[in-house]
Amino acid sequence: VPIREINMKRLRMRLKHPFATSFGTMEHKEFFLLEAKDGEGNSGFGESAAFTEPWYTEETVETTRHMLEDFLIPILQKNQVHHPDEVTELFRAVRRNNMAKAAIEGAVWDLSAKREGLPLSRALGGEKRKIDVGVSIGIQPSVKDTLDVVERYLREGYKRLKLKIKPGWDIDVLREVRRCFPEAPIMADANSAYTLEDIDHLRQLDDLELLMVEQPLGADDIIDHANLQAAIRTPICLDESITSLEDATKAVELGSCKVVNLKISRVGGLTEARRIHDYCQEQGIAVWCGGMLEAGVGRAHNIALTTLPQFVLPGDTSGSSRYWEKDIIQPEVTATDGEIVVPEQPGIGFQLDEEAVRSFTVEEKTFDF
Ligand code: OSB
Ligand code: MG
Repeated sequence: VPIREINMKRLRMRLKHPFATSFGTMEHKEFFLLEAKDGEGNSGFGESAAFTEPWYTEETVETTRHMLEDFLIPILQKNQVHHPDEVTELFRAVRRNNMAKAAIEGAVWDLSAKREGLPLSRALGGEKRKIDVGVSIGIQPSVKDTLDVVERYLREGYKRLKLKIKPGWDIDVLREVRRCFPEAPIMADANSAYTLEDIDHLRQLDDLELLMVEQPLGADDIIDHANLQAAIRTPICLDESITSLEDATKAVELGSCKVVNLKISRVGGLTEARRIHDYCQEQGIAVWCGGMLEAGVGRAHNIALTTLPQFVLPGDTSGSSRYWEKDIIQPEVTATDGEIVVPEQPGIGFQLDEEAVRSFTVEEKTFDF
């Protein structure tokens, strides 16, 4: 995959609705749009995931910029890459910083798929033509608001609803949602808001017929989660705790989770994501694709990854309009009856909307090779 130039734009987009989690509320998404060019007219695109503040993982937009400019792009300038899998190996020289790594690795994967004339989904080995999707619902101002939002997304056909919870906003609101929607496929995500001291409180989840509870305990824990899983019936899904294949094998061996939320950005790219997918497939562990409130390019990568066979549960990849007044790709992503049709064009399968990109760009740099 010859790379002649990397263009890096910083974009800032306002979310249609503020997104509230156990850690705080986000109103904007700021990220880097990376374009890797081969000098023969092909461009691969990647999108960085980290937020402006380090509440979800330790990375931020600024650490992403530092890693890309000062370490990761220079590594690519010095080394030839024949296959996108090699990017992961080259980046082992930099510890962690997975979201920065994933942004540029994604651009190389897209460029490579386009050079081969293959949709990114097929380049990864995925075969699905449609994927099932759900929606992640932030903490709402009231129970009434929550019920209204749940009703709306169920009506739109989303196949799984995830409700953010935190201490003081958990069992009661979930019980009310369950009472009003007895059959709805719902789950909860705590983003690490509890500790093992809350074990008796968390046991009440077992009465609510949740599909699973996501990351109830420490963001880097697998021991306490194993103890909690042994004590509750509700399946635990790990998100924050899984940053690599190694983490995944340890969590599965310890019994820390029964389900894995796989995010390309959190594990450092598509290559590592596919390795974790393959391991979970061997082990019979259900996988679904998580989200980072991505704009269109990140969303397109999520769609491609989800075409792999062990993505057996609907992911958090909702349609563009759930997040943005206007997305940066054409056409925008649409979810109809909880399904997204996988694009058949080469690479990510969407065109950049140049005008939208321009309107959201706050900074731009080019790196020559
Ligand atoms: O924990 O999965 C999470 C959004 C931001 C940070 C962390 C998480 C989320 C979501 C939303 O749940 C996923 C999405 O809709 O992109
Ligand atoms: Mg989560």
